[in-house]
Amino acid sequence: MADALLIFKPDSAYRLAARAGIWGWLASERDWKVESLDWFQPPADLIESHYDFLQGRPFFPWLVDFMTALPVVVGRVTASADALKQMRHDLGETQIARSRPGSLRERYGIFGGLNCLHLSDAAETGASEVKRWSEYVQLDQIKVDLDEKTQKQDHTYHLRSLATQVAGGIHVELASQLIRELVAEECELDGEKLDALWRITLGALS
Ligand code: DAT
Ligand code: MG
Repeated sequence: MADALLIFKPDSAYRLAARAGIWGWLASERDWKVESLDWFQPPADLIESHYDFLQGRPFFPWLVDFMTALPVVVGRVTASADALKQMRHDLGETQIARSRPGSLRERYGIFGGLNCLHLSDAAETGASEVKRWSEYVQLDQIKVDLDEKTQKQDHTYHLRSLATQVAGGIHVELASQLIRELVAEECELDGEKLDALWRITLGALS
């Protein structure tokens, strides 16, 4: 059995329809078991080491902001190596424009690296990620009860269309404003937390 680290990134931790859809898949525990789940706001040093292989890439500062701006849902899953491979297949490719139709990322990811869920990509990376993260957060208990249903709307595909306009420099102000409104409608956030979610969402588009 392999250990794998799981993170509902801010774009799925707070967009409630995305979270419910992804949790529905995860909670099915088809070939895996969810061993722990908790809210945790990662510090920058943890994210910098977790993603050290991406240091120097142009999107790295955004990635660190994305992963540290808000508490996220972190967990541990156990699965056979083959089941973990299947889970990564279900998840879909890293960049949303390339994610396999029908995959979780194609279904709920907005744009670029706004791709909803982290899941260790193999048994070896799972073991080292779980070791690293367990120095910061307990990974042995389910402490969060997520819903598989929500009344909140899912604006993923509209958001993706608007994000494509912003990234292409087309109607940037109008599209950015509509993104803010739609994201707010999908969430139950306000104040500084909503500002942070807007910042990391729009930050992925520049
Ligand atoms: P994955 O999350 O599919 O395992 P990864 O480990 O290669 O992908 O990269 C980690 C995260 O970094 C990814 O989820 C989002 C971000 N990222 C990677 N490549 C990117 C790119 N070309 N543009 C934007 N974000 C990217
Ligand atoms: Mg990875």
